[in-house]
Amino acid sequence: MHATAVSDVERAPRERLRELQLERLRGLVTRLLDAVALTRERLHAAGVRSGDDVRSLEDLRRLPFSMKSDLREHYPFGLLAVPREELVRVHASSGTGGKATVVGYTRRDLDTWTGVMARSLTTAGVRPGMLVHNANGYGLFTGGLGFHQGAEQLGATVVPVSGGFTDRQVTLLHDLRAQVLFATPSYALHIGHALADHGLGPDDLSLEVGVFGGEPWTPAMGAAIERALGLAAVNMYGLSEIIGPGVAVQCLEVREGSHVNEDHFLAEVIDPETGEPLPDGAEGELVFSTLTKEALPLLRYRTGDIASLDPAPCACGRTLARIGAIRGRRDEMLIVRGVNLYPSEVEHTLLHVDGAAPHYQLVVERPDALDELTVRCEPIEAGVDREALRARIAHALRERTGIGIAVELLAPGEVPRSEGKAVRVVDRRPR
Ligand code: DLL
Repeated sequence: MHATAVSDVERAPRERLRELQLERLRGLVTRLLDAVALTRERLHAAGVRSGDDVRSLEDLRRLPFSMKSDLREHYPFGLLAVPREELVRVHASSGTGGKATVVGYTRRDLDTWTGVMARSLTTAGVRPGMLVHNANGYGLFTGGLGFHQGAEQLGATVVPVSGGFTDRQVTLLHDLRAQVLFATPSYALHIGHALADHGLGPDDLSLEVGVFGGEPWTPAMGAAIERALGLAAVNMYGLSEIIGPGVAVQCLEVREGSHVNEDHFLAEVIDPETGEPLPDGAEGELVFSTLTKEALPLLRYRTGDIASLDPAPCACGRTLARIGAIRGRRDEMLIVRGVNLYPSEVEHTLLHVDGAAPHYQLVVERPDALDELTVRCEPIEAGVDREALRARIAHALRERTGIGIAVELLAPGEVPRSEGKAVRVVDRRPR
């Protein structure tokens, strides 16, 4: 495993980084006061009339949050800090329910994004000259073009395959001898299984590194992908509102937590109920302020993603703080018989049961007052003792979660496969 190149800002002393963040935070507040009416009102209500009123990063906790509903209510362009004509690109994320969240980029924003993506992909182990197969969807999803720009900038050879046509993915990976794969983790796994269906294995490919993100995935899922494709699986995190992919990434060497590009994105973890900041290492809702964005600057944006933040330096040499694996999104947390449950708990459990395939969906219903959960999954191969497997899965789920969860075992291949973000929760509760 090679050591990845680390730039000065990535290994700067934390005090130096904090100074830079404070200076840029003041700039962000000034821009918002000037150009975004909604945030201006909120800042005024908090007693902030100029960027200089932010005296230290401690003052951050006094500043107002922004959230997804703000973007929905000002759909599509109401929160822009520049005239719409200054946008050179628009992206959107579909999200769960409701209208898409539309985001915009100025020319400089695209340069910023390309820069953080090139840096992040370097951190993930992509080197100039490597052949990169990009199976992230091109289009409104930020995964396709975001990875594309960054990989080109760092000097890789990019194959812009996009998502879908899985047989063709296998053929191209094989024939062009890609060394790097970009995809959502669920699609990477699907490609891995398609490879096996072609009678091929990891040794028939040349993959070394996979950079995966766009949805939660557990280490057990990572291990399944690594086995299927013969590569090192690296996590990339991001969201359209903040820029797209490139907010945080694992370093290939250590792969414990994802380094936040803190010179561009100021991270906090808050208690999702009270909004109070939580100490380092505590799990809570991730909040980001964009320190350098022009078109859609956001102050203390509540992501809904649950994770922890660790500012300890990393063995790779980077001082950039790391977020732990995303446990899930707040709106995907289920309460089943009084127990809080994220789909990732089910994934973790299922992937440790012998004979269970790593494909699953959670079906949530509410026949009367309480939520009921059924885990739909499948055996790795036909011909197993189905009842024994079902019982093993149900037992493992009860051990892990403390509640009885219904298990519906489908036939191999019956759980819907993903070509992008997997649909993990089928919510049949009345609205
Ligand atoms: O998914 C950006 C992206 C694309 C990141 C490709 C990485 C790779 P959105 O479509 O706006 O943007 O969805 C953002 O996806 O708030 C998380 O809930 C989830 N998410 C993204 N990356 C990860 C990850 C892109 N590595 C939403 N782990 C976020 C867990 C992730 N969840």
